[in-house]
Amino acid sequence: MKTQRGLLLLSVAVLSVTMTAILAAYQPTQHTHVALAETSNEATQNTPLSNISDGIKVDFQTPSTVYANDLSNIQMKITDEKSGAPLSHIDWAIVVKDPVGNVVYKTTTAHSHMGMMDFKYAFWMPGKNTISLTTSSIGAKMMGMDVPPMANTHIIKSGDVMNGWKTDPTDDFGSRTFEFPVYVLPEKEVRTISGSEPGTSINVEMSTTTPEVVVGKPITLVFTVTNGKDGSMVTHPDMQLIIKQGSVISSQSAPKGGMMAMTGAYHGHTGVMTVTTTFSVGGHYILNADLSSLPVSNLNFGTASTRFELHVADSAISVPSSSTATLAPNTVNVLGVESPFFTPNSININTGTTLTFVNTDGNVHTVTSVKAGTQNPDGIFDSNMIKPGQTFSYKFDKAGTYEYICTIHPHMHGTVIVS
Ligand SMILES: [Cu+2]
Repeated sequence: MKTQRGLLLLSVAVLSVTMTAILAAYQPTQHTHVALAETSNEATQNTPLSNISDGIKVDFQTPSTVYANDLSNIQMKITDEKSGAPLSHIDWAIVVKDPVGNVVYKTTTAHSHMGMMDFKYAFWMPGKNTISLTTSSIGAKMMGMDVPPMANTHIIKSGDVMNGWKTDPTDDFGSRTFEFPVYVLPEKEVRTISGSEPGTSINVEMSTTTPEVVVGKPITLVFTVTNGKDGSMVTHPDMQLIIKQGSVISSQSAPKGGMMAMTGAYHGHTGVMTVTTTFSVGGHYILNADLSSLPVSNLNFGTASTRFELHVADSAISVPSSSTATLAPNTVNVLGVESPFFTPNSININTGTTLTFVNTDGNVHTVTSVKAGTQNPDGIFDSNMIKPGQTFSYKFDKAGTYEYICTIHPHMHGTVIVS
């Protein structure tokens, strides 16, 4: 079910792309920028954030300005709230949700040794994305085995790599989930390139007029050319624009004009050129832009070439969340380290029913019965490791309430009530 990602839609069909070139002849450039700013009333800048949950603090930081499709570095730090000291040996499950709520990225568990965690991500849908972090401590036991004390979660008091670390006693806090917003701006890229005329350079900026670029919806690409030295608009540039995905060209304008010919290339009287196009297939596109100045241009830069990248989203992308997926009867889905861990987390069945646990997560888990209110296995049932996609079944012959955990992630707790 989760493979319904539109990214597999790599049909080799000829791309029918409608394209309208609009000469932005008498449009002052400011209009473009005002229009872009007005499309969103939301916050656009990111600031460092902190959340505290029951004595555990997580700091979170992204670049202040995040553009769609730029690879952005995301940094996290987990500390003991009281002392401010980092916590060693933490597992992190990282989930990125796009503004619509789809899960677009998920790790099983990334492990931090010293409390610092980072990863890079290219958000592709502008707007308020959300990063959910489930942090889990490493306790004294895993899979019924003793974890070496060194590898338990500790509060790091002081120390360095050469001289060893001084730590407080272990801090097996179980698990906490933190959520942080990341504001992502529409695609915007600026290239500064040298002209063929000595000593000249131009900035070429590509932006889109609507936040997301989606299959089947017309999108206007705006190219703005300014003088690389002083930022002033370059009048009357010509541009040949080729849009392609891999080696398949989906549109190509006429070659840029020379001294004599104006053969239909994009021409920006004021330095702005816009192209409205509709993409029929999602994925990454390359936009090759070959520019030249004309004799009437206010900057004779000669010729200059650059390229941009554009991600086109499949509108149909919808990743069903595990908690709302329909369940077969007498089935429990093992969701993972984020609450509610199992779905249903508490299930009522009749005596003699065989229950099947399906690991729908990307991580290995166990289903192990424990004494009520503890993490101590009672030996009634134990799946041992259930790999992703695998199942474990157990027949409940006796009425009663059964509690179970995952022995790898002991904070994962569920209940079976048999009557
Ligand atoms: Cu587990």
